[in-house]
Amino acid sequence: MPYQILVLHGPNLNLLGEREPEVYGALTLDEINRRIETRAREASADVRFFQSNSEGALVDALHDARTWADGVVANFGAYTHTSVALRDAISAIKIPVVEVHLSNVHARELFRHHSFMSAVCPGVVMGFGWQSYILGFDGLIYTLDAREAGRVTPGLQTRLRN
Ligand code: CA2
Repeated sequence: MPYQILVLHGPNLNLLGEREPEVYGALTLDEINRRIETRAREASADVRFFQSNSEGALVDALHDARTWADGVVANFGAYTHTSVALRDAISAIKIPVVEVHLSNVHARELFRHHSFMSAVCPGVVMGFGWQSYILGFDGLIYTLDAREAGRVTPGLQTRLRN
């Protein structure tokens, strides 16, 4: 049975490609999703996509994912820096959620340096534009493969403590 993966995109990411290409790259969200789809095909995984500008809808998507997905790749956008509700949802669902960002948030404003999500994720990828999603996807597959083989990755070990 192929892995079932959810890719989640948070607020304003539907506008990608329209503004700030120097920060977020020139690709639209659809173009990024097509590239993730290509990678998923290579990895024999099934992938579904969801974007929302609402915190509650993202919480609901995580809850729903626990019924069908093996793991999640998520860019929570600005909610990364504000949302205890999304962090609690990640903790609650017990499937691995890999955090990704297009930009290197540590090279930006101070308020972006803190993530409520990182401590409950097996790993974080940032700063590589759309490639962050591909690297995050690969990290998730690595985590799922390791778990299936009875190994625990360092990131998963950390996550289990939170
Ligand atoms: O670098 C990332 O991926 C972010 O998650 C993007 C968020 C930002 O709040 C995080 O700090 C880092 C913002 C996404 C906004 O997307 C836009 C797309 C087009 C035009 C303007 C913003």
